[in-house]
Amino acid sequence: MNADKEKLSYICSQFRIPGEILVYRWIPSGHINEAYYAAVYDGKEIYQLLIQRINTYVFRDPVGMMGNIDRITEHIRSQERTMEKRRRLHFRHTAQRKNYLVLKNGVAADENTVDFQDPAVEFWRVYNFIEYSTSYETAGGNPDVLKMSGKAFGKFLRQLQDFDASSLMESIPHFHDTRYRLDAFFRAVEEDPLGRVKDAEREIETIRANRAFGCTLCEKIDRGELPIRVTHNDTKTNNILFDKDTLDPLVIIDLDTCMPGLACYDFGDTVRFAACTAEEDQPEGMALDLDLMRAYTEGYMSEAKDILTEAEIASLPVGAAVITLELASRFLLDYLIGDKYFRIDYPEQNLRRAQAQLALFADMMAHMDEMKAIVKDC
Ligand code: ADP
Ligand code: GN1
Ligand code: MG
Repeated sequence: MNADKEKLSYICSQFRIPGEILVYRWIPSGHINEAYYAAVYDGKEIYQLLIQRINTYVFRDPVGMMGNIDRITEHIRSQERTMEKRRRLHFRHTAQRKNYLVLKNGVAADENTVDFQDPAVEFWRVYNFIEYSTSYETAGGNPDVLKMSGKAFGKFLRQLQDFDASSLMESIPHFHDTRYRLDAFFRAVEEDPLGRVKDAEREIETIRANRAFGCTLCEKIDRGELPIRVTHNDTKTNNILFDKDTLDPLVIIDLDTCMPGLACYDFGDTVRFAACTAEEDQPEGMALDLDLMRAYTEGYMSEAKDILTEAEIASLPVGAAVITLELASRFLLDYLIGDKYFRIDYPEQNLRRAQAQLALFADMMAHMDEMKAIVKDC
């Protein structure tokens, strides 16, 4: 945890939130940003807040990204019948009417005068903490979590179907451009800046052997066979807040990577993360769980089937395998270059993450026909 009470209090004051922080804690979830819970008391009311520092090594244009999020949350709000506070993200604004705060050496600064790659510069946002909610780091084998996640992401796709994808900026260029990702990966293998290639020769060969398969969805985009939509691009079950008791999906969070993309990558990324038998960094015992995948597909199709084209429906299981291979290459690239992108808790975590994803990828390929049959059934 990097921010202390004094710093969080200063951030709250810049967002015009009066009062004193009663309690706060770091939220140890997510590989990229840094999130804190804080309860602020102004003498009358307690405000529960989510205070978050954006990783500007990953998000090079955080101002543009916050512009995307503003328009997306507004669009979703316009589609919801309920205005219940727990079902929406409400970003706080500074006196300059910005939904973010830039700090340089701990003091508010103008975004136009700073370099976001400067270590003295920080980018913060504050929004409502969704009370009595929970999110899932793994599905823990619970098909209901998968079913509700499918509903949530299917609905998300539906609610954004009439949003012009080309009007969004790409918050991370080439984010799910698998061909580009694989090219970058093999460049890092060639360069081998830290001499770590020797630790990962088997994994590198597996990725090489599947490189052509990894590019199949890009080729379909080139041929105009799959529509580009507004997609979330990071559909892990820890990016949905569910009601603690009923499992009702309240709100989808982590909208930082919402941009033009393929439906099958969103579908596939939840399968990768949650319809499996081990943790994301645990290659031992890692396999696809077809029952969980079925539960997810049922939920997803109940919301999205009517808007997906036939080609998109056929691409869903392939999307699961491709996104898993793509992420294996991203984790392994990060290991090769010295763990600059994904936060790690122990030295070889990115290597283990890549090994786990490759084990899952192999099992998905071995069960591709069953995955296709499930999608067809739903
Ligand atoms: P990251 O990009 O680091 O994954 P997230 O935006 O997903 O950041 O937030 C990290 C975690 O913080 C989430 O998985 C969730 O558990 C919790 N969280 C985020 N936003 C809220 C919120 N508004 N209310 C409650 N918990 C939240
Ligand atoms: C990162 O931020 P978080 O933990 O939700 C990553 C995703 C990966 C995921 C793997 C911006 O997501 O692309 O699939 O880790 N986000 C970014 O767990 O790169
Ligand atoms: Mg997240």
